[in-house]
Amino acid sequence: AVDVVTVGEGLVCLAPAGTQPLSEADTLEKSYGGAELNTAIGLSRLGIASQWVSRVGADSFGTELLRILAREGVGTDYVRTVPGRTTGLMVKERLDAEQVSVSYYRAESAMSTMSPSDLPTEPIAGARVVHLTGIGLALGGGAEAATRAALELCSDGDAITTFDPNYRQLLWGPDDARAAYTSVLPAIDHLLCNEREARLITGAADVPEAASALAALGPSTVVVKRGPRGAFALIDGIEYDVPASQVVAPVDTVGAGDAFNAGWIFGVLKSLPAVVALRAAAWVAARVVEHPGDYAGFPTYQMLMSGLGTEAPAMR
Ligand code: KDG
Repeated sequence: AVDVVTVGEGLVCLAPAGTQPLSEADTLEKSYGGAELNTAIGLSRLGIASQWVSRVGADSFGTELLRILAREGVGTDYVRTVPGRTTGLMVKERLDAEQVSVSYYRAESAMSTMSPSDLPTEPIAGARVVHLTGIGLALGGGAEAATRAALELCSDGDAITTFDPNYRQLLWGPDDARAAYTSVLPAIDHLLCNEREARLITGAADVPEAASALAALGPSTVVVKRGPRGAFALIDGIEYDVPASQVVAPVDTVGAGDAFNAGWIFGVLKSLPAVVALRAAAWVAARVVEHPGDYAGFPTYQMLMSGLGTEAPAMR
């Protein structure tokens, strides 16, 4: 059975090695990303059966992506290869761990042709968790239709819906984003956002205040990811605050949010107490920050267990 289904675009990622500026790089390193795909890989490394639903291009990137996912143990039964289309691309420039800028080349990508008919009804309605992000909404067209249709399918099943707004200013403006987030929040069980998104949606700068305003819009669980300041959560009216896991040497914060989401969903599926699930999420996120790629740093289940150590007696 599938534990987690996620829907989203996979992207080829090209970036200069290290912190070289793009304009000075003669060669670019290739990796893969995409918020929902990253989370699916993170979950699979932690031993959770996940399916990634998407469309990829009929190009060597699409083929390689499918091979990587197979190697990572992520299900791709509902990924279509679209003739005549290419896999979406992003180009990354990393001047240091905090200063990462991205350009997208994805407007006509295979994912833009996605349709709600791509969605596997049974696996989605029968999944334990369905994870979606605001990137699907921001892309508009087929990706947005599929994201909304996935939520619709969940309304008939028992799946917990988790949603990360993943605000990307290159894709849309704050007003459109706020309207779209607000429209889906009633259908979301767990909202996993960052401080900026919490403020964008509610107008409140104070994190606990923003979290209660968000909970009032629908989700029973609101988690606000605060990077080096850890995470704040409001779960069924109870507040939690956990510190960040220490990052030994930060390399690239892109993908940290997706990693946090994977750790949180893992905790939910293992019925961990909220504080332990939040710690697991923060720990997974910190490991991804220590690596250049979006998902290269994802720990295995064993690594997470020993990393959390005595912090998490309930997990053994
Ligand atoms: O969260 C990481 C993602 O931002 C990255 O992998 C690319 O999905 C992506 C996007 O659309 O920005």
